[in-house]
Amino acid sequence: MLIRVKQKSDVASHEITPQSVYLNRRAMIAGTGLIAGSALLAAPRAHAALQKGPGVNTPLANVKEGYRKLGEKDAITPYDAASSYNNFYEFGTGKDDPAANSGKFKPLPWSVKVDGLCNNGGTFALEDFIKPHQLEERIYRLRCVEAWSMVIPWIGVSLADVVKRSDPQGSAKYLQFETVVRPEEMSGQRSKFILPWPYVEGLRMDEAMNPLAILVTGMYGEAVPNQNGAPLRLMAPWKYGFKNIKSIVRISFVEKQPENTWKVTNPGEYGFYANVNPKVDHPRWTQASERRIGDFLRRDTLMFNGYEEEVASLYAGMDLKRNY
Ligand SMILES: Nc1nc2c(c(=O)[nH]1)N[C@H]1C(S)=C(S)[C@@H](COP(=O)(O)O)O[C@H]1N2
Ligand SMILES: [Mo]
Repeated sequence: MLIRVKQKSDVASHEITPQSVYLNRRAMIAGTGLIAGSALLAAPRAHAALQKGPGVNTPLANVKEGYRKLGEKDAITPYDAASSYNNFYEFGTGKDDPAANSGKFKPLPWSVKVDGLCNNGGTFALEDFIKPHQLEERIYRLRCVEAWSMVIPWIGVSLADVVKRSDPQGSAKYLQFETVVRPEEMSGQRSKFILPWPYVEGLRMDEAMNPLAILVTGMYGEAVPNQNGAPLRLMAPWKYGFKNIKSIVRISFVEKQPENTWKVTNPGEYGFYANVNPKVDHPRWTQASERRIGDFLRRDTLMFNGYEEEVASLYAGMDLKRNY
């Protein structure tokens, strides 16, 4: 394995990365220096489970600055909040359960199986799976269907590039993703009453090909921590958080719309598309506004989580009222 594990003597990556230089500059330009600056100072705590480095064999210097268009009122959420307030039911249903219970989870070594209706599938060691692609740092809003949100600097690769490399067949209409099943390491999976395992998610092929969709290996300049979906998770920022499946072990090219876990579990409340939409309320609460973690006042939720320009054309002619 060629994973870069940071030594004690290393300079903290947030002190030397071009990203931090950029973020400082951005913070000053945006006039949000205090908030965004504090995100930088909130260096990750020493955490036994935290793999240092972007998770795969790529020095941070090889991480390209990717998409980072944010609104005036968006500041990066402090690392401590993003890594301690989580949804990852494999480790329990409480917001602090994933951080508390994922310390024994072993994200490495890892392999990813690509199968189904494609000509270039196989089982790949994670570093081989990622290596052909350009790692990018992208700063995205994350909007949970429970009406809270964060802003997180992810590191990952374009999902479209992974799809192209897999050489899908014409009959492949959707991508289906599966989370690892390891009840010995994932206490929530020892209960059948939480969710059916494995957690499953999916995207329509054109959604998967949208340039915003990425497969994430890192965040805040380091490997993605266990509680955030180590070592590989999806990020499609225009959709509710539950679409962004964690700890992916399998990606399948399929003809039929995948039966995603939350839709199967509660079809009256969750669907397949799950696009962020302030005009379609959850049956039990409003989706018109949200609580940005760290803020006191709620803010308006944006159509497609603020990515309307980038993704609205995917849904032309579709009834957006029925896609929560
Ligand atoms: N395998 C798996 N993936 C998952 C979940 C889960 O419970 N299991 N929760 C989802 C939900 S509801 C949200 S909001 C996001 C949260 O991601 P974060 O903890 O990195 O903020 O992960 C999503 N991915
Ligand atoms: Mo969520």
